[in-house]
Amino acid sequence: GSNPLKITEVRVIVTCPGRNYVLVKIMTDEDGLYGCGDASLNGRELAVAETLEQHIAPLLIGRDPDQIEDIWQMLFRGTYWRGGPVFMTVIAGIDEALWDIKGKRAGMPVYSLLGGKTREGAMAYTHCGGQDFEACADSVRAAMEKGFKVIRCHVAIPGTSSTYGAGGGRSQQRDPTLPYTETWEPSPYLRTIPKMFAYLRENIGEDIELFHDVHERLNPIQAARLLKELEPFHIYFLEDPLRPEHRESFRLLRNHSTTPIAMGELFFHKWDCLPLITEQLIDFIRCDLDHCGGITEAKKIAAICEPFQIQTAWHGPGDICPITHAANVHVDVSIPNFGVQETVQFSEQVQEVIPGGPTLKDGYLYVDDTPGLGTDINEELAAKYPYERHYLPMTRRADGSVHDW
Ligand code: KDG
Ligand code: MG
Repeated sequence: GSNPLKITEVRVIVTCPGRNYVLVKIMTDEDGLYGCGDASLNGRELAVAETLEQHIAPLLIGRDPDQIEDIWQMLFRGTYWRGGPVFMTVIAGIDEALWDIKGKRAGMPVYSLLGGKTREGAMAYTHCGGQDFEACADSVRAAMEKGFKVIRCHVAIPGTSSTYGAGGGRSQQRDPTLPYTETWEPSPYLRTIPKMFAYLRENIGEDIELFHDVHERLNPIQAARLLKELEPFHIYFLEDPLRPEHRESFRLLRNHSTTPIAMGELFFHKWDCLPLITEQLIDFIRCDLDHCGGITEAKKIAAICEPFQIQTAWHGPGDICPITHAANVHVDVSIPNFGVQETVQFSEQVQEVIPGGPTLKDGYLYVDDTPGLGTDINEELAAKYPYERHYLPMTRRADGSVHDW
C-alpha cells in the first residue's frame, strides 16, 4: 500500500574522525525518509567520492529507491564500465542506503527483509598480536576474557623492520601522510608462524579458535607448506594465503593440506569468487560488503556458497564504518551459512559521527529491531573532521623490491 517514492538527493560526506570514511545519504521525497550507506575505501576515498558525486548521483535522482535490484543492475551492467574496488564501493554505498530506506519504510530491521533470523547473534573475531610469542599469548588471553571465541593471531617476524598486524610500525615513520614500508622475507615468516601457534596451543590450550592472516604474501608452494605445517594446531582458517589474481593456484593448496582456507577481501563481486566456491577450494568467503556491491551482492555470494558448504567470514576492519559493520551483521543473522564475523572497537569519536551499529556481548554481535540498518550520520559533526590523506603500508623484500603488502 506504499506510494511510489523518489530519490531527491545523494549526499556524499567525507569525514575523518580518526580515520577516513566516505558516507552516502540518500534523501527521498517522503518527509524525513532517508538512507545511510558506507562507501569508504582505505587510501582511495576521494576517488570513490568523486565517482559518486560526478558520475553516479545524477543517474539516481528521480528513481524509485524501492527498486534495489534494478538500480544495482543499472549501475553494474548498464553503465558499461564495471567492477574494481572504487566502483564496487560506490555501488555498495548506494545499496546499503537503499536497504536502509526500505527497512525504515517497512518499519522493519533489514535482517527481517532478508528472510528473518537464522540465529540470535553473529560469532565475532578480534585481532591479537605482539612483539613476541608471550606478548601475543597475553593479548589472546585478554581477548578470551572479553568473551571472544575466535581470535586472529600475529607476531613480529624476527629480522623485519615491523610486522603488519603485530603492532608498532607506523609510529616509527616521520611523515604519517605517506606510506610506511615494512621489509619482509618469506623464510623467517614461514619459520615463525608455526612456532607461534605451537606456543599458543601449549600455553593456552585447544579450547579457543585461533587463526592467522597471510595478507597474500606467499607464493603457492610456500602457502602449501605453511598450511601443512599448521595442521597439528587445528587453526580455524588461514586467511588470504595467496594473491587474488590467479585463483587456479588454490588447487595446489587444496591438494596438500586439510587446514581450512579463507579468502575474498580483495574480491569485488560474485564472479571474482569463482571457481574458489564451486570447486570447494576454500572454506570461508571473506568479501567486504563495502567493496563488493553491498548487501544485495553479499546475499547472492552467500547463496552460491551454501550448496558447497562454504561459510561466510565478511571482512570487518576499522577502515569501513559502523554502517557496513551493521550491514554485515544483518546478513550474518539471516543466512544459513554464516561462519564468523570480523569486528573492531570503534572510537567514541567515530560512534558520535556514525551512531548506532552492532553491539558486542560475550563474543557475539547483535543488531536490534530498529527499522533499517540501525545506523545514522551526524552531518554537522562529520563536517568538523576534514579528510586527511592516508595510505596503506607497503612491503618490500630485503633487496628493496616491491612485494605484496
Ligand atoms: O584496508 C585494508 C585492510 O582492511 C586490511 O588490511 C585488513 O586484512 C585485513 C583484515 O583482515 O582485516
Ligand atoms: Mg585480511
